[in-house]
Amino acid sequence: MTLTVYGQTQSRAQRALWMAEELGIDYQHVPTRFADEAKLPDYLQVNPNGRIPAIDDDGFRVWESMAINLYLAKKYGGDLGPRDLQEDAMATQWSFWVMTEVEKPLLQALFHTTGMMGAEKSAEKAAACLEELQPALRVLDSALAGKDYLMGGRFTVADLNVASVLAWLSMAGAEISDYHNLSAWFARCMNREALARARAK
Ligand SMILES: N[C@@H](CCC(=O)N[C@@H](CS)C(=O)NCC(=O)O)C(=O)O
Repeated sequence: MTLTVYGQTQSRAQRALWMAEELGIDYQHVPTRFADEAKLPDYLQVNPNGRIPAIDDDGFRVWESMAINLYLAKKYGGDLGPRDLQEDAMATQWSFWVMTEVEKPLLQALFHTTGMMGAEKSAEKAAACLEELQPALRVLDSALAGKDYLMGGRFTVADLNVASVLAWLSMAGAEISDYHNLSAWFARCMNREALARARAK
């Protein structure tokens, strides 16, 4: 076994675990806790940022969840990975997009909805964050018009990376049923058996 995925399941590490499960490869899961274990000297050798996830693939270390998944998809991915330079660009585009346009307001909405991570529990603040998210959700809904998946007519790393961030939608109290293309695609992604296996880790 050469691949190690670091990070407790209830965290962004779930993205990398989902990818590893989709790939069906042998890997070791080290459930490093972000609050304390990720700050210990041994783990800082793996990710000097003191954050999870990170991977070690036969001595090659990568951190940042989207970079990890793009690397794994290209190395082991078959149909999950990009087939050519244009698909590679699309997978990169959607991965950067979800991190820059979606992740922050969605996470803030989740924190204000639940009061997690010391945030003020406030329905008003959560609603404002969700409002901020709407233009991005519209973009995604339009991109999925007439399509089952974001690129190539098949489930790929682009879908996995975007859906793995949107996985917080229900905990954040977001309603997406008016976005018909998006909600159908999201259900397809959330029903993947590999995701269920990752969540059970
Ligand atoms: N952009 C990074 C963010 C990683 C991140 O912030 N992970 C959280 C857990 S979900 C963490 O390790 N937090 C520890 C801290 O902030 O000290 C990624 O996507 O991998």
